[in-house]
Amino acid sequence: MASISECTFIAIKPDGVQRGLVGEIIKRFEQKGFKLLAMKFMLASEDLLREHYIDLQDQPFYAGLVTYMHSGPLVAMVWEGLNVVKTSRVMLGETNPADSKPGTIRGDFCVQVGKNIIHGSDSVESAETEINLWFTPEELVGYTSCAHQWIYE
Ligand code: IDP
Ligand code: MG
Repeated sequence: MASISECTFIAIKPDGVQRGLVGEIIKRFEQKGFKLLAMKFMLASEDLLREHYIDLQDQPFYAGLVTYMHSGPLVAMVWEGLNVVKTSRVMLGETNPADSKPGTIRGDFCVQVGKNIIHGSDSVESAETEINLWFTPEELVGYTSCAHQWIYE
């Protein structure tokens, strides 16, 4: 059942950080009306990244993907809201930026699949797994947003 407390894991990848897109990307989630629950700026370990992308371990690009994600700091975040998993994927665009429509993050700011600047969980189940992998429960900060009543019916 759709829940206002649904959460997703979003990461601005090292290329997004290097290209100065952190503020622009966070702005889109804020302006949409989603609520930030957790955020950290970090150089993710290769072990963490291998686990994060474990489902892709048989893909030919897996090793390169881990190297790319480890090539610099990234911004890991948890965002909350109604249908946030599905809506975030729409906001991101397609995996390949060439297939992403203008107006989406990948459609507006990147060109190739191997440098597609942002990650977003693809299902409620994977969001839960990814949030538990990247954050401790104490790092998720619960609070009341003053905008809540102006966003939800
Ligand atoms: P997603 O990020 O849109 O969920 P996935 O298929 O889960 O896409 O792939 C994870 C990440 O692996 C992509 O975001 C991209 O960075 C990378 N990737 C996917 N396909 C390719 C490829 O064909 N070449 C290089 N990197 C790829
Ligand atoms: Mg994926």
